[in-house]
Amino acid sequence: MKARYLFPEDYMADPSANVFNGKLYIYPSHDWDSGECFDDDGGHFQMKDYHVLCIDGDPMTAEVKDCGKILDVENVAWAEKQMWDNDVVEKNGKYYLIFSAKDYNGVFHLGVAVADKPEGPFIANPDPIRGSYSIDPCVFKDDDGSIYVYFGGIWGGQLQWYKDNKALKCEHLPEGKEDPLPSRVAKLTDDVQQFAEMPKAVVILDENGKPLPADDPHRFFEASWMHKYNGKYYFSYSTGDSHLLCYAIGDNPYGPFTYQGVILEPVVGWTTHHSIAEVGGKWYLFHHDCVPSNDTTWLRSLKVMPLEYDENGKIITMKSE
Ligand code: FUB
Repeated sequence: MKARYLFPEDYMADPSANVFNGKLYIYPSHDWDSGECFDDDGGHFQMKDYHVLCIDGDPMTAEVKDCGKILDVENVAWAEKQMWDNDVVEKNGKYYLIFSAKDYNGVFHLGVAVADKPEGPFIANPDPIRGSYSIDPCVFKDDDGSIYVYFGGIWGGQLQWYKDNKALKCEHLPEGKEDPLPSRVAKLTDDVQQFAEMPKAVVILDENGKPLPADDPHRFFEASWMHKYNGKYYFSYSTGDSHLLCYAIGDNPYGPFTYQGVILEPVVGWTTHHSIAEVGGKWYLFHHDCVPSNDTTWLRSLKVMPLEYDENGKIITMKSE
């Protein structure tokens, strides 16, 4: 089936789709043409605010409303620039936006902002999450109410500067048959303000129980997402420079996860980034591409298409058309 462009009025990317109170809320990052040149560290992605898109109905057909700006970098004391991917989780009637941005030393951290409604406005904490680093948070609430954040991204996302949750003196990007840099997962505190534990590696194993090596085109790069289907934990992610969305399945939120396959073939544009959500009993893949901007990689457009599983719970590989 053809994908739908969700919001042709503006360039947005990295959609995090969440259903709150029976309605769909999409929290994207917000692209604009800052005039910065393209570089391998994503310097061209100079995003400075977030909006939320609201949909009441089937995301393939229902009206998509821009419910307004929910946070601006101007209102985040610790952040200077590059408001990259974010996600929102609800707890006890409050909404927590977890987002990535660069501080005044050019270092990415994760921040928290809180609202009384999914539409915001969100008020940012004065400091980032203690001990946080890198980009692309996905917040996942498990059935027992525990909330986990998955995060990390290599190259411009700075994950290669960290080992065992400490900053390195020199970056290290694994090569060849070395273990790749993994996404990280940490449970959040009951008040959804801090890590409740040191982040752990999200290990992706092949069918023989060995970690996918650094030179495997299906290894993790950025854009972590977690969803649950039939009691199993589906960890999905972007492979960055090989331009795929892939997934792996585990028995618990920490993994390890066993690699399963490709969700989405490469889209037009360098980045590929997604979320997966069940809306009204059907599953959807939210993602972006650069077709409307004529392949200007920093001007991305949001899309949605139905996602299907086979009888064994495998996601059927898609092409975004
Ligand atoms: O939108 C900026 C960055 O591009 C995101 O953080 C990455 O996942 C990639 O989509």
